[in-house]
Amino acid sequence: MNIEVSQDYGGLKMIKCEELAKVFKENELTFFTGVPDSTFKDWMKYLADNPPGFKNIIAVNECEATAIASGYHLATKQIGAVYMQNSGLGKVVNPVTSLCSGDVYSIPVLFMIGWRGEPEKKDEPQHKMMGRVMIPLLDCLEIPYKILPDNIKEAETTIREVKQLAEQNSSPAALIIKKGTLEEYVAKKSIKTNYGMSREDAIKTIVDNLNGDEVLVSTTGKTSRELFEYRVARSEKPRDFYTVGIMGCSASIALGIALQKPKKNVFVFDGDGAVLMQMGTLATIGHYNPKNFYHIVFDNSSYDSTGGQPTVSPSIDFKKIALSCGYKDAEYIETKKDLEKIIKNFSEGPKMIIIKVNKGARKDLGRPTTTPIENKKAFMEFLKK
Ligand SMILES: Cc1ncc(C[n+]2csc(CCOP(=O)(O)OP(=O)(O)O)c2C)c(N)n1
Repeated sequence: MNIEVSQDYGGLKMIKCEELAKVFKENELTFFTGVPDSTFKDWMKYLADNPPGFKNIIAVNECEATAIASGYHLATKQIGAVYMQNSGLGKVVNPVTSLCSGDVYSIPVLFMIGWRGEPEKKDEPQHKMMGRVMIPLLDCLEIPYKILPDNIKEAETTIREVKQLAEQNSSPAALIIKKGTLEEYVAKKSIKTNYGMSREDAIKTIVDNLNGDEVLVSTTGKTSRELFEYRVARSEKPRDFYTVGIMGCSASIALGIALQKPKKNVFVFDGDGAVLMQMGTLATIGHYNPKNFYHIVFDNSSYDSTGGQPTVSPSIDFKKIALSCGYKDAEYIETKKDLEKIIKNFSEGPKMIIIKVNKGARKDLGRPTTTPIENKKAFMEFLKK
């Protein structure tokens, strides 16, 4: 029983986060969890300021977030909200069908989904297919949905109706958020760090100090964009595997390569958010123990690529986790000098280097100018050498 919103409000007005908060509160939607998306980054900034009456649990992936919201419902009978980019829909298929479905425990959840790759709108290749199939996928998953209008008056009705749908069906219902729906929110608090390098500085330092024959796989978001631009700046043909989607899985891609190409040193350029999203992969890497595997984690304690929202990285120790998963070595570093030293004297892998970096990127950072298929071809050619 899907309900579509036929109106298109054409981006004439936008919703203020304070107004949205008021409507959520009136509907007793005060528990939020999920993984951020740039579509609603201002709502994320608002929640990060700890507004009274709201609880926000920073999740590592959308499957986990749906389960957390389900636990919240079991404990309180209230409905929890799970925010996600539509790429996260892939991760919620399992909890939707095997936990929240009326065929199983029948648990209501309100999904807040950022619509990336909306047909006819410009977006990156990794968003195109999900942007196209999101509505059919929601239909297929029997999740009723509505698009959040970009003015508070109509949004008020929509939010109330979506909550009622979740309540009546006692299963998930979705609120879809298009780009440009929310007005900019200026954060009251922001955490600044003072490490020796930014992620881009660290990427440049590593590339400058490698031999040049290593295989590089970089994670989605700004890491891949910065690495691509640096190859171009060095007048090199981009030949790394720039993962543009599938957040958290670059290390698994690299593992698949490292096991097949034992004579090549394989480096993964990862983010703290991405490692956290699929942390189980560290156990697989440790178990299969590739000696040619080097895992670089740029730890800025944030989901920098979607607006700098905090991750739970400050409360965990990647070094201990990697070592207990079977990595031969792991270390934290903060300075360029230490990074240069370590890159020049690599011991046998699997090894993890966690580089504490400041969050943020250049304002003029571009995107790969070649297509993912062109990148794949160049990468496979490079691997053959
Ligand atoms: C399954 C999934 N959920 C959410 C996203 C949206 N997303 C893209 S990049 C990113 C942040 C990545 O954070 P991190 O790995 O820490 O790298 P940083 O951007 O901080 O360098 C997020 C949340 C996604 N691509 N896939």
